[in-house]
Amino acid sequence: MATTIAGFFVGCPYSVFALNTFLHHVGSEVQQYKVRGHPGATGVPGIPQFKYYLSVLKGWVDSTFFLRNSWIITIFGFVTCFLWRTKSFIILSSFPLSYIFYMSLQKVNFTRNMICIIPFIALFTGIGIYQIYRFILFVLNKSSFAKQREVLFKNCCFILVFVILTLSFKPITMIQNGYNYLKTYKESRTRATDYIEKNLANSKIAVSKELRIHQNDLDKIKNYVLMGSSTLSEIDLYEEGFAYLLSSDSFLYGGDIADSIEDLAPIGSVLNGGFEVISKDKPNSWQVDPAGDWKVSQEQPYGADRCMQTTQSWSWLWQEVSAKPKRWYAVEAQVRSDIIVEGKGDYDNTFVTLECLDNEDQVIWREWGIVTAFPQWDIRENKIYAPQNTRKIRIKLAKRLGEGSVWFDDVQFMEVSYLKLPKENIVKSFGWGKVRLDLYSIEPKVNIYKIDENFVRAAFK
Ligand SMILES: [Ca+2]
Repeated sequence: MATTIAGFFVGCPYSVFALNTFLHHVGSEVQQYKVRGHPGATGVPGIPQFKYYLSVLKGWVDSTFFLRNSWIITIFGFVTCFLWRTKSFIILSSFPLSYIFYMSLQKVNFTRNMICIIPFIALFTGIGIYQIYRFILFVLNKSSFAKQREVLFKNCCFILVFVILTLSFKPITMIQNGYNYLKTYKESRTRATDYIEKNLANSKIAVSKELRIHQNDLDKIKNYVLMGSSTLSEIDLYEEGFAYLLSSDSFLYGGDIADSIEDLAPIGSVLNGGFEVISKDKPNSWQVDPAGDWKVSQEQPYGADRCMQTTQSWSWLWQEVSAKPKRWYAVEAQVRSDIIVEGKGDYDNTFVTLECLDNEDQVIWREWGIVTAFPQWDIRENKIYAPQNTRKIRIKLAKRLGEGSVWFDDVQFMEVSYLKLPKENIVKSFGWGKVRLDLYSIEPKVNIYKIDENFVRAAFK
């Protein structure tokens, strides 16, 4: 017991040095595991959870050997250890048994929580195999022929068990398979550009910048134009002779943001975006993180008399606006900073974040909108595609990193138009994932659209 306690303090000295943080983290873990649960990894505490963990462990043993039902050897080892060396068994099994028991009482059931049980499974499996080996020796020793050549038989028996184990050990093949997989693996963007290279080599192709296709893949396309949130429209694409468009399902390209401001009624408009209306040193309509140090500044505002200033990283200034699902929205803000951008850590110093909220005010989608603010006022923007259950969008501004201040002014929020890409014009699709605007998406869905009269017509539907 004393060793356990000593071991704990040696392993986690910060449980003493930073007791506050430690307790805070322990509390939030307990809350997550016991009370809240975790989406996608929540089960029923008690017997169902216990059964679940057993099936996971069984699966792990079975995937280690080619022999079917290898888990029987583990159980065999477990039982024989109990009968053969009860004292060692109690010491050996006390941790895994009490751990599995405790974890079964929780709501959350990440399989990764059972990783610490693997060494014990290996031990009991080893004991099982050893007992089988002993049994074979015992049987052989019964015959007088074997008794005369005991050493020889013992060695043969050992080699036999060793060979069977080696041949039946799966990970070796898995490593080989994994290596082959990585060597030949092609993700959606690579497959899409391969397809174009092979089948549409001589066509003029418009490529969406937001797909972030690697240059090596782009180089396979002879005649392409990268387009971001430019002013290209369906008609432009058609008139400029593009034969195909490489894009994803729901996407933003065209639609000048400035154009769409007038189209917008109250939905999606931000209140007091210039921070001119204040009461008690706080801008009306905005929420300010009380722990931060946001202040209304009159030092060189972008527009009129005031702007907002912060020096503290990750402290938010936010406002919620109503929004409709399945539409694109954008935020624009004037941003400046006295953070001197020199090294790597000085870039990406500012957040212009958007979050989509559902009925219960839960964040269902987020675009971090990490941007760099420079000493001169400059416009920075972020966009978001509001998913199905969106009811509101939260605009969140903050400094992200660096030494110094960030100022914000003239915040605008609006719905933006986007190309209505017609499904029937999809020539081929690759991958399945969503496209994130601020991160490198994994396996995004890449569609090749044929640009023809129908493509243009679909825009006006
Ligand atoms: Ca202002």
